[in-house]
Amino acid sequence: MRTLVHLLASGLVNLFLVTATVVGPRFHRAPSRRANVLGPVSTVEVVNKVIAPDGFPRSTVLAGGTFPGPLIQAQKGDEFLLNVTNLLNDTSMDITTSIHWHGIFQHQSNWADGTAWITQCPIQPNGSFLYRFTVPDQAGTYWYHSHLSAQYCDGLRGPLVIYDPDDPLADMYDVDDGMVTSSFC
Ligand SMILES: [Cu+2]
Repeated sequence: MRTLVHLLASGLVNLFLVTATVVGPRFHRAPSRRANVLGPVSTVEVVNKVIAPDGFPRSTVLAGGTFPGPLIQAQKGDEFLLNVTNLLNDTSMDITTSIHWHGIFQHQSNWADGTAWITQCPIQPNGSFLYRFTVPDQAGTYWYHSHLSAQYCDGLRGPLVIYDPDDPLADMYDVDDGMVTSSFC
């Protein structure tokens, strides 16, 4: 079976490998039944959680309480309305946050780029920020991550996939395997 593998983020030391399979465009991308998939109009809760990605429990900062964060899936041309809610309370780490949508052009929506202290103030605890942008001319595999200090190293990252309904390469693959490699600081 032919597969198209998307390689997402990599750290200096790649210790963890997490894979997720979603149905590719050949099957017209019926809404995924996987639990950890969000659409372009969603709420993303940023929370602290103790997990043990390398076998040693530690507090982390997670989108949606999972590592990696949920797959955010959309179609080319969609409008994104992503409401990021900050529920962080572990004061041993940063408790403010922001999320950057890596690779998205943000044409005429620069304010939604998610870069703390550059395009927005950090989202305060118990606060939220509504990121609103469109992707009229982009498709492919991207990722999202915290853009506050080095917070993404504490776990806040996940895949973002934009499908093209008229993908010219659709006949070249049967399955879209998303892959996230990551490291913790
Ligand atoms: Cu980035």
